[in-house]
Amino acid sequence: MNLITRGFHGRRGGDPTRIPPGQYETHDFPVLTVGPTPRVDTDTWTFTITTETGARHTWTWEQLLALPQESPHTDIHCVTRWSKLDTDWTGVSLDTLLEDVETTAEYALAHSHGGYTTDLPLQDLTDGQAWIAHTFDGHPLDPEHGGPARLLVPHLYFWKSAKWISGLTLLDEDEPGFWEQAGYHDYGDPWREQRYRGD
Ligand SMILES: Nc1nc2c(c(=O)[nH]1)N[C@H]1C(S)=C(S)[C@@H](COP(=O)(O)O)O[C@H]1N2
Ligand SMILES: [Mo]
Repeated sequence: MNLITRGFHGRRGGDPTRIPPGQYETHDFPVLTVGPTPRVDTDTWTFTITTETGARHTWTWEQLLALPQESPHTDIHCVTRWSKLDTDWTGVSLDTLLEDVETTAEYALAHSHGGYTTDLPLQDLTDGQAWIAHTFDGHPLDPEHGGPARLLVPHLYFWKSAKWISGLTLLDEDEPGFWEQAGYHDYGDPWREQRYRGD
């Protein structure tokens, strides 16, 4: 194998089947947060799904941990152009959390402690595509990375993966979140380079 040659050239673009256009591979785990890191206590932690009719479904920390757990192994892509391959998480699938939620809503707005929001089509949170993750690499998720729990939606740019998640509001009409209001793309597919509105 030509490991030395590859190392010498630095593999600038990375593996094109794993690294979306315009991204580079990083082995660090950069922290990207607007504002201070909120301290969220698992004793008082809740996660609430509010439907378009106002029905509320709430889980405590204990209830979340009592649900079936999944361990997605996945790549993540930040709009600031870093991608991190082969990340390991543990959490609860949104499929599990939405099981008993009656809704015909098409959109979801994720809310975080601290006020951050981000919007997604509800169908991007189902079918094994999204989790409420509380563990990274076998350890409780660091507060800087959204601990105790964050949304994980790895097929979209990572700004959609709301840290310190407190709930989801299900909506008939799309409602732009924090970065979407600031001009980022509504959907944010890294493979189509949907960074900014109009991309
Ligand atoms: N609550 C909250 N969630 C957030 C953010 C934020 O500022 N606040 N930043 C987003 C952005 S732009 C990215 S790239 C990822 C960064 O996650 P990390 O800091 O764990 O790398 O979190 C996303 N989720
Ligand atoms: Mo980001």
